[in-house]
Amino acid sequence: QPSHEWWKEAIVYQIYPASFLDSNGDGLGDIPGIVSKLDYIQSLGVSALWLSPIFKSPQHDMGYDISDYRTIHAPYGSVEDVEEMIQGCHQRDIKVLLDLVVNHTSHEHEWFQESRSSKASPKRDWYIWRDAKYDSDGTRKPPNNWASIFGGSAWTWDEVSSQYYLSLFLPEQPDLNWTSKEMREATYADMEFWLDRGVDGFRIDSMNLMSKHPELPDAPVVDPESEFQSGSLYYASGPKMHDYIREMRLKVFDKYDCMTVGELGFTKDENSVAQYVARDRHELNMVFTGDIVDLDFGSQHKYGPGDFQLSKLRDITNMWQRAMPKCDGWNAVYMDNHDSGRSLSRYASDHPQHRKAAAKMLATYLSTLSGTLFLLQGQEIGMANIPESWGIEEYIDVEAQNYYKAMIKQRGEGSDMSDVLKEMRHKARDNGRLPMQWDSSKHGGFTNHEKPWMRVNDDYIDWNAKSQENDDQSILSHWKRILQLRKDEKDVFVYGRYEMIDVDVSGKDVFAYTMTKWDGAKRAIVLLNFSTESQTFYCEGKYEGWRQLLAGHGGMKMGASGVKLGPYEGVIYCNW
Ligand code: ISL
Repeated sequence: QPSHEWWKEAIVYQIYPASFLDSNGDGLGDIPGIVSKLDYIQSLGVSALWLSPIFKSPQHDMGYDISDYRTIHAPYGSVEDVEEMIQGCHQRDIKVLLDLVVNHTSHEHEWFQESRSSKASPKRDWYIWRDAKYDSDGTRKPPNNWASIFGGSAWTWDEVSSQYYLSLFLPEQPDLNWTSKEMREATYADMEFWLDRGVDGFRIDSMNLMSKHPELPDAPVVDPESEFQSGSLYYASGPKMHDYIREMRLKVFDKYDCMTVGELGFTKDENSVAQYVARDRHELNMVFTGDIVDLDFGSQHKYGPGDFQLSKLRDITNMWQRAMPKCDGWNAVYMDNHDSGRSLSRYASDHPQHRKAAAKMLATYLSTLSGTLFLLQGQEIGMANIPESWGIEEYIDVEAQNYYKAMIKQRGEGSDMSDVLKEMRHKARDNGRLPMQWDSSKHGGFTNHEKPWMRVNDDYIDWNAKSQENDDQSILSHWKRILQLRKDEKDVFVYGRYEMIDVDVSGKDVFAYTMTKWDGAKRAIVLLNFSTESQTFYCEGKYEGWRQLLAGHGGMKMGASGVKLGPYEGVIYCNW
């Protein structure tokens, strides 16, 4: 029986501050906007918030480039506003998680300014500096062939001190050197600053990129077309990674009753992940493995052609649901975040005919799995991806823009880019960042400003929180019901044992599994139709007479021969 912990039962609602609610009419969401919606958040039934970065930042990567960990990005508010928000949350029994970005800082951070000031700076080794290499003809080249995750080289030349620094993301995001003890201590002090102000934990950004191979070797050439290659082999889950996490725990986290969720890029295999989350390792509470949001990536690149396949979702779900009990570990359950397209549009359907059913079905999937549940703002009302009619100019994110520019360069100005845009409509990070649709007033009630920082999806008139609040059949009402059910039956869902029902039984378009309480006393079967057609689930008498715990479209009984599921219908039956 897994031990019961508050952070295992938490239902976490991710807020993307820029896009949540603008309270002062400048076109950008802010902290007071969040405070004004705490009753809404509470009514949804979530028990924790995770805020994407709110700290001082020049915003080259939407705040994932922090220039001061103890100051709030002024347009979002002040430290006092955050304290008020924390208090308001705690009064409602809602915990608060902040986004801790300590793999890198902004180039405007005082630490980096000092580091770059001279090779003799006492903070020189807080970042990763290397001499240039030179070709035989004298051309200056970066120290190795690593590609930046956002395109181009992972090294940035610094005129001030005549060396390159490592920047795995943007040049404006220099990587910290975690081998420096002083640097580590400084980040721990910043973490404590927030924990002392009542924060209940952190989502730790790019967690597993902090330990680089000491020699920074050239990466194997996987893409001969490209000048730069992914160096993830040498920087993901590197040699000292687990030492750093353990130190962080001993020096900071263990002093507080706090929750930690690490973002793992590139590390997706069961054994490596277990090293982060197995209980006896005493490292992180849980992690986000990227595989669930990468399902439809192209084979070479995120924006390469790729389609959703239910078989992949099944495999990934099976793997993590089984892996965690094996290592006595814990995992996050999620499908949406600010780095990806909405699962509704990518993995199911946002077509008006299916949207409601599909959003509810995905909610049923997420809410019945073992792990800590995370949802992204707007998921509770079935928000969708960027509409087909929008052009590239509506995509703000640097990743999408860089990729688009690189493709134009490759194909030539004026080339047909419709295939690229098609993939972006599914996978660009902008999709998960569209402003929240509160009501049917202008800009979906997100802002009074004439131009929001990011365009609101055209469909806000029909799809918004207000219109769903008093509708018992809405997506929002479904989320409220299913989250309540998850809490009421936590022994079955949060802590339960997962067993897949073979696809030979369920049929290829239906995802079916059972969840069982540790002592076997209670069992539920979850049936999810991922297709636009009706499907029949033949249960061969096994689940006959089981009670419908949560209705899909209708009130179908589980008969001797099974049950018929409508398009995108999700249902739960139980034996109690
Ligand atoms: O977004 C991605 C792919 O499109 C990921 O590779 C992402 O860059 C990676 O998961 C790390 O993400 C985190 O750190 C980035 C930031 O841009 C992301 O928003 C954040 O979630 C750099 O801080």
